[in-house]
Amino acid sequence: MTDDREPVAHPGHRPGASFHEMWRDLLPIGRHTETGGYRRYAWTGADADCRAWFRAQAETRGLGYEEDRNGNQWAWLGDPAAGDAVVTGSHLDSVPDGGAFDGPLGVVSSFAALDELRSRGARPAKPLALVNFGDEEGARFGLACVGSRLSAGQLSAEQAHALRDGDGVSLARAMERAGYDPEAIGPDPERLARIGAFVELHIEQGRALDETAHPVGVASAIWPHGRWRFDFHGEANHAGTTRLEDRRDPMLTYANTVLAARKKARTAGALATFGKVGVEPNGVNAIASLVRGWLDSRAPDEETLAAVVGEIERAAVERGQRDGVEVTVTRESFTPVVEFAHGLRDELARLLGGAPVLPTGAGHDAGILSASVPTAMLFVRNPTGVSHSPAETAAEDDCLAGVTALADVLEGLACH
Ligand code: HGY
Ligand code: MN
Ligand code: MN
Repeated sequence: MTDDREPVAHPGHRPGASFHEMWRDLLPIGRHTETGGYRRYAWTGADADCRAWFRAQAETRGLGYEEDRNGNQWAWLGDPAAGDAVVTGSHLDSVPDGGAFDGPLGVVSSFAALDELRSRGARPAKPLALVNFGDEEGARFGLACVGSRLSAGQLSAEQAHALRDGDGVSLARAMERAGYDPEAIGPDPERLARIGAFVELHIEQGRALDETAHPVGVASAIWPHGRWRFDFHGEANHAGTTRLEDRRDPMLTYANTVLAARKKARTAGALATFGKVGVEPNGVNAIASLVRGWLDSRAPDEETLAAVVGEIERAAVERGQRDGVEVTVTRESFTPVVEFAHGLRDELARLLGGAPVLPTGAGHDAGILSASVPTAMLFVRNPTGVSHSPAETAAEDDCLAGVTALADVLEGLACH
């Protein structure tokens, strides 16, 4: 579905008005006018506007709205204390200049699926909840899935309080400025104990479904993945008067490390990306004193991932020895391999009439929660496979097919 031109409705297909209105309300929030990308970072104004949107959708539908100790938003149908709740949802924050669908499609579809369930006259026998997990992308503080990791006890309050953004603002300060109590954050086992199943709908970040006749697929697994910060310490000097042989230029070591990362990943059947870099002092006519490069690496299994990152680190250090540059590496985020609960996975595939089952290299809150509760994911077809980009898109029919699939799943899990 295009993000701001009139969507082209499939002939004879009346788009779900509520899906459309929700999508339109959400679309302008945090969208950068020049790039068309989204900058919805944790605990910023755009994040607050997204949260206000979520709360309004919940309250308009008469759902029990609450925020948990970590700022995640919940909208309940039924009594949470009854337990064995069927929960669905995703996130509303974005990567820098991300697309409109990564996260929001899951949240909008959750409300639309609940509307569809109600229009069917379905009567849930279990509590239902819709959730918006905070800070899934980690775009501001560098760690993915902060909201769900805190609740699942995979990130301690102390570790969270140590997080700083690029301006040195702490997570705690940012939460306070947004009106939240950073002293309250921490594990939430009681809340997670109330969940019988969590299902996250998400745009596919890849093109596997595009090669099938299926608009919706079911996730089997998430590749292990992580983020490592490489610091290349060189020596500042004059670009115009320092002989080449006298330089300790960290940019040289960084550049060779980027090339080595691609080579090591390709050889191992893994992925390695340096997508973020910082240079000090960052002057055109000055040799850098420090280059900071962030590596995102992912692989089909943890052993391969560890081997690839180790080889990239060794290549960086060896090149640094040639360049007179010291290299230090810090792991900033890591998510182990996720194998979604086989019973739930197979139940969803059955409920969806034999939908394709596929792995992904993208991390999700469902992956974090899978250590605590039975979780599953639905993927909506992405015709280009592009994500983490303003060009991310999905066909309107496929988005609405995702809503129907999610309603079928919620009905199958909560109403029988
Ligand atoms: O980086 C990821 O895989 C996810 O989009 N947070
Ligand atoms: Mn993402
Ligand atoms: Mn996402």
